[in-house]
Amino acid sequence: NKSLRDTMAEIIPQKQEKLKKLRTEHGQVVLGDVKVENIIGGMRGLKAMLWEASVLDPNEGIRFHGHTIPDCQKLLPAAQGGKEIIPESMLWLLLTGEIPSEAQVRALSKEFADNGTLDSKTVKLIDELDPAMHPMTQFGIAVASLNTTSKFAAAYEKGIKKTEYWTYVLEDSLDLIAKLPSIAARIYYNIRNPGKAGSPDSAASLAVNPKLDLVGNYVEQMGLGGNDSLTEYLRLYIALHGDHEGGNVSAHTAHLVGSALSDPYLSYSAALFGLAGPLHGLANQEVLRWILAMQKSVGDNATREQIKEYLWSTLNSGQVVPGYGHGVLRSPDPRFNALQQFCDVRPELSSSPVIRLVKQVSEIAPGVLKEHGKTKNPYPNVDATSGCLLYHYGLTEFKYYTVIFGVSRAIGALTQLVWDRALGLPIERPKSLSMDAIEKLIPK
Ligand code: FCX
Repeated sequence: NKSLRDTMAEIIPQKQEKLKKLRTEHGQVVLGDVKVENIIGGMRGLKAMLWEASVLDPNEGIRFHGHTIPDCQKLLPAAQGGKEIIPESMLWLLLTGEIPSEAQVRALSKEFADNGTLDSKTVKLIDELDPAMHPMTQFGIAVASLNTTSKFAAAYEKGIKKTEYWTYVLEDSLDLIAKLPSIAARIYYNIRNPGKAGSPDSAASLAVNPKLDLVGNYVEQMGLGGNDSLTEYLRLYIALHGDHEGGNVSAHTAHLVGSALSDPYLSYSAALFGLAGPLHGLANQEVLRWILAMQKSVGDNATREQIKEYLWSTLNSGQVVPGYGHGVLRSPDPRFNALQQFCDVRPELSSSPVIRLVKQVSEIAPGVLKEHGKTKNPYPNVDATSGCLLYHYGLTEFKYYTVIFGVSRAIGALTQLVWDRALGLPIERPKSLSMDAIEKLIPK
């Protein structure tokens, strides 16, 4: 039952050796061409980034160190009394590539609870933000402000060896992951209780119970404790949203900003602002808005034809169908399947009108999107259902949904940040070209 830090210290030299070998023995191997369409197409398809913890197969979906989601559901320890994967287990797997023991996961939960309490300056900062400010903006501000506590930034200023960077980045990353639920819950309290920020009543949103796991605490801090189904859902949701290889906007942003040796708080804050975009993390909020509008229009017992018609009206008005399509995936998202299965075995969920409608749409939309003929992937992604479940559980503040995604994405983005420094990766600096410069390179 080695500690996380000892496990990392043991694995890092092996990985460093592997990278060295790749560079010296295969550094000149060509893995693909750069086409003009890659440059003007958001770098789609370019194999241009190192990302250790997960790889996205266009057809099979995400694999975490080679493990599929169903594998992880079998292998990774759950919370005490729970069945679903917890973020602590997923983080251990992402960081180390190893399946943790139950004792290792419990130790990590305890560490997070011990370090989860916010200092009074951070609480004051959050409480003084305009409650009308988007919760993701508040989240990014609070996370960035914690950089005053960065052990990495302090050590760098003093002067440390490059080989030591990762130890400080790991400490900051674990500290930030521990604090994210407290920050997120405080924001939730303030938007739910306008004018009560800082009141004695708000203290519950700050209390961290040393006996609970990360999500168990988060749910209590949001004032939603006592609902085991919601707690289990959030454990699964947060574990599954943690990592989706490196090229997505939030993960890539943390990696890019961190490559300038900005500390983990600044790097992850930047990632959160990317996550806040409607084509990325905000999609779950958009899906819910869209599904509720559909429900209003077609009612609770909609026919196939009515749903088809609604999908066409969305497409014909020039909008995307939110929750469908993906930059890399070319089949139904296994994260969507996992959340759908979570609903299928719980009658109180599978009978909920909104969740039923989500399922019906997932059976009909792929045909409509294929006929529409634009999107390369007509299948649902994880956002097609995630927000609708939150709504069912009574979280009716749509704007808050992406914050929960933000609590989760840290486990993947910060894992890679630790590896970036452990492997000594350099500052990222791709070559850009103007249209004139591209034209000059085109063979006549
Ligand atoms: N509905 C309608 N049209 C769609 C579509 C959808 N769901 N998805 C893609 N298209 C369109 C694109 O708009 C594009 O049209 P254009 O040529 O007129 O610009 C065309 O199909 C080709 O796009 P495609 O290559 O398939 O997709 P991209 O890689 O460019 O974009 C996203 C991928 C996810 C941004 C796109 O599918 C989309 O907008 N989906 C809806 C929003 C969403 O669900 N986002 C969440 C994604 C994800 F899970 C996450 O990152 O969180």
